Amino acid sequence: MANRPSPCPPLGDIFNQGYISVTDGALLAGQIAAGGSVQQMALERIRQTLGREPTATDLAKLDVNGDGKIGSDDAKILGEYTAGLIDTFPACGLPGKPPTKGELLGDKTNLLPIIAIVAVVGLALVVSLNS
Ligand SMILES: [Ca+2]
Repeated sequence: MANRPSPCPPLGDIFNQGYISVTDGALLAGQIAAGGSVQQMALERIRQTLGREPTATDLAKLDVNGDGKIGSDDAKILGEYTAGLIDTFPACGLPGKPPTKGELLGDKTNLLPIIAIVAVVGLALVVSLNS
């Protein structure tokens, strides 16, 4: 599989190399879409290659269909692009708002503070009813 320059840089070019390879595009997007420990493995590789923590701007380069998430559809598009089956990304030329890192990763951690508050309030209610 060939390396191929982005149809609209920097989209797809997560490592800022001036091109996209299957392992840098489709593989990483697929691993991030998979979630869990596989996603952590992909994030660790990005961290090591960039030499720093990846930002939302870095990760947004893998959202090639522009829906604000890194999904298996992005992996498919990146794979087809590097294989020469398609010549552009759906997100090329889309204005779009910059998504957050949590949105891109399909992260649910933003629910934790809410769950914690509900648990504390519930506990306080039980305590006050019993006293
Ligand atoms: Ca996407």
